Amino acid sequence: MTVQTINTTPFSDQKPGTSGLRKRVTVWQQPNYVENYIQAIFDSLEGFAGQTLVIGGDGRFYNDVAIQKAIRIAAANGFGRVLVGQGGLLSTPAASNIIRHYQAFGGLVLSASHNPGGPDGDFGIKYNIGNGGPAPEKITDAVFARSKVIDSYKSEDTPDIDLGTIGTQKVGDMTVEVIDPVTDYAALMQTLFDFDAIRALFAGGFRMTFDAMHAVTGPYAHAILEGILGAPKGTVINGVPSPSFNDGHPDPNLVYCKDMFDLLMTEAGPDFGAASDGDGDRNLIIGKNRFVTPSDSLALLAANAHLAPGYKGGIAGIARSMPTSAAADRVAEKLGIEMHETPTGWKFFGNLLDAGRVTICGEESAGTGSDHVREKDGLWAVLLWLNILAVRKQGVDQIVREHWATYGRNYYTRHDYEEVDAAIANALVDDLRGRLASLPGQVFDGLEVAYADDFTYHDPVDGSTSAKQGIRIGFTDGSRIVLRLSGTGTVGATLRLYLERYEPADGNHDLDTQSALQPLIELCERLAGVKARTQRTEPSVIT
Ligand code: VG1
Ligand code: CO
Repeated sequence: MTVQTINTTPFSDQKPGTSGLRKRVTVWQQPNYVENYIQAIFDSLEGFAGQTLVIGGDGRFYNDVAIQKAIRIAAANGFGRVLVGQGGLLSTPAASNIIRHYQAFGGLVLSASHNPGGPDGDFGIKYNIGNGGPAPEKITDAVFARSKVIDSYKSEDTPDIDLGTIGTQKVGDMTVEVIDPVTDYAALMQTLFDFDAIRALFAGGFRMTFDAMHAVTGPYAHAILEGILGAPKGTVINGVPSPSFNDGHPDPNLVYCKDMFDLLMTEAGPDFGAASDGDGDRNLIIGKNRFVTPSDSLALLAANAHLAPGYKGGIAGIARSMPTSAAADRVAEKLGIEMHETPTGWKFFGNLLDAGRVTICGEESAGTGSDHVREKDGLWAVLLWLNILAVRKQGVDQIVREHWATYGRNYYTRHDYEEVDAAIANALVDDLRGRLASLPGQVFDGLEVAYADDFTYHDPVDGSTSAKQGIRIGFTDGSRIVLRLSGTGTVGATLRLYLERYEPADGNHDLDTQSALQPLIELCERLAGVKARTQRTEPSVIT
C-alpha cells in the first residue's frame, strides 16, 4: 500500500457556514470535491502526526462513500489512528464525546443535520477540534483560504475498509478501529442523570413517544430509552436510520412532527413527546397539551438542572445564541450566575464551556446542551426533561406554567423565508443595516426603539471578534425583532425573522403566540419589507 499524491484544482465555494460545509450531494459528487475539502482541513491543522482522528456521520446518503475517502486521506497525511462508528454512524453529540473521551486530536462529523438527505438531498462535513466542539472561525477561515489554492491531496492506495465489523484494521501505517456508536454515549448519560428515577417513572405507567425521524438517534434511543430505562417497546418510532430519512425531512419541529403534536393534544395520547434531528443534536419537547419552545426549554432546563445528579452542585452560567429569547436571562439573573449572548452556531459556546464560565447552552433552533460535550445534544435534553419530570412529579404543562408565573413569559416565534433569491435577500439586509442608526428613539405604534444594531460578538475568553451576526432592533418594553441570513442552507438564501415579546410574571400567559406577536410581525414587515421584496405572501416555516 502506498501514499499517492494526486493533483487537483481548487473549488471556489468550499466556505464553511454556521456548522461545517453543506452542499447538495451532487456537488459533493464532483471529482475531488470531498478530497479537496478534507485535505484543506488537514492542511490547516498542525501537530496531528500519529494522533487519533474520530470519523462518523448521521448515515445519510454518501456518508459511506465520504468516510472511505476520509480514512484514506487521514492515513496518507499521517494520522496514527482513526476511530469510526460502526456502519459509519455517530450522532454529532456522540462524536463530540468520543473525541473527548479518547483524547483524539479532532474529528470529522459527516452530516447536513436537519436538511433532507438522499441523492437529491444535502450532505455535509464539519471538523471538530480536540475539545470535541466545532472548529472556531480561525480554523474555518483558514480551511476556506486553503481550499481556494489547493493543488494536490494525499491518499492511501487501499481497498475500502469494512465498517460493519467492530474491531481493528490497518490502512497503511494507520490503525482503524470500528467502535460501537452507542456504548460510550450511553455510559456518559448514566453519569449525568438519575436513571433509577426515570426507570421508576416508566415503570409507573408514564408513556412517551420518541421520534427518531429515520435518522441517527434511533439506535441511541432504542438502547437508552427502551433498553436501559425500560420504556415499553414502541416508545421509539422511526428508529432505523435510513440514508434518505425515508424521504422525510429530519427537522424536529411542529411542521415535520405534526402527527406527534396532534397526538399529544389528545387525552388518549402519551404523556410526553420528543424528537431529534438528522444528526441527533436537536430536540423537540412536547408535553400533554403543551409544546415547549426551545427558548423556554433552555430556561426551564437551566432553572431545574440541579435536580439531576450531574448538575446537583448548580450551574456556573448560561449562554444562548443572540436570536434565542431572553427567557434564560431571567433565570441567570435569579440564580446570580453569568449569562452570555453569542452568535448563532455551537462553535461560539466552546470557549465559554472550556473556561468553566457556563454549564448550559441553548439556541432557539431546538438546540440545548451542557458542558458534558461540546455540541448540542438532543437525547441529553430529553433525558434531562425526563429526570426533572421524575423528580418533580408534575406534568410538563404544570412545570411550564409555574415557570412563567415565576419569571414571566417570553412570547417567541421565528418566521423563515426559504430559497429566496440571494441578491434580494442581501439587498434587504444591507438596506435595513443602513437605516439602523436612525431608528433608536423612534416610536412605531406605541413601540419605542431602544437600540438597533448589527450584532458583534466579543469573545470574553480569547478576545476574538465576530461582526455582522444579525440585525437586532430592541424596544423599550423588552420586545425585540431580529433578522439574519441562514448559514446552513444550500439553495438561494434563507431569511430568518425572530420575534419576541415579554409578558411579566403576573401577566397573561395564555395568548396564542402568533396573535400575541402580530403587532411586532407587522412592524417587522414595515421596517424590513420581507414579504414585499421577496414577493411572498407568508413564511415557508413558522416555528
Ligand atoms: C441553523 C440554526 C442554528 C444552528 C445551526 C446548526 O443555523 O439557526 O441555531 O446552530 O442551524 O444546527 P442557520 O445559520 O441556518 O440559522 V444543526 O442541528 O443544522 O447542526
Ligand atoms: Co443537527
